[in-house]
Amino acid sequence: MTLRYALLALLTAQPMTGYDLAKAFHVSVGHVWHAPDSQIYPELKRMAADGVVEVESVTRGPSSTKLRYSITPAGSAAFSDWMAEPFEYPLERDPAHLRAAYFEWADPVAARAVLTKHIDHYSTLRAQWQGQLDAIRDRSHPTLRRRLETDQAHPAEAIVAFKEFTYEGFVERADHEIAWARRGLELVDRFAPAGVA
Ligand code: VNL
Repeated sequence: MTLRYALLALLTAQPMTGYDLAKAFHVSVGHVWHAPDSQIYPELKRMAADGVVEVESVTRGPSSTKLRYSITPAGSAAFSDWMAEPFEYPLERDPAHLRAAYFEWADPVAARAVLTKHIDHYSTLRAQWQGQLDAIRDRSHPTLRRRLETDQAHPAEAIVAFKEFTYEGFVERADHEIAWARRGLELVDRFAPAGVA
């Protein structure tokens, strides 16, 4: 159900076709709430059935029509109400931390590989998150730019500040995970028997 609100969030910026919405999703709010296209399209259908979005047919080129989705007043109200809904965190499931807890059982080479993978994973995410942060800060992100043009109800400063805040938290999280894995590499070396690669 959270996916519905991530999609509504995008539609508060502008109406979009299903295809454009899915594309915009993956380069914006999808960094915060991942979902595959296979969930996005069916959810859009349900949203239309529930009246939180309105669908109209738009012509695209000489012979093709597409469905364009816009948020309805009921959709805006639902989005706003959702902010006050209680939510649960998913229970922890971390493949690197689980292994790290038992590295005394691991070949040091395998332990280092786990930590290196962790560093690579969070380095990739960090780059993506920093990319969003930069595009939000300089207001060049296309969704945000459109949002700043269309949203008359909220201060531009707040629109930008809350999105910066979101990705700052992610970048800090990535830095923590990378620093943790580097400490782990030292720890593995400390306990590796002399002469082990
Ligand atoms: C927006 C733009 C949201 C870029 C994002 O993530 C983002 C937006 C929450 O304007 O909705 O990365």
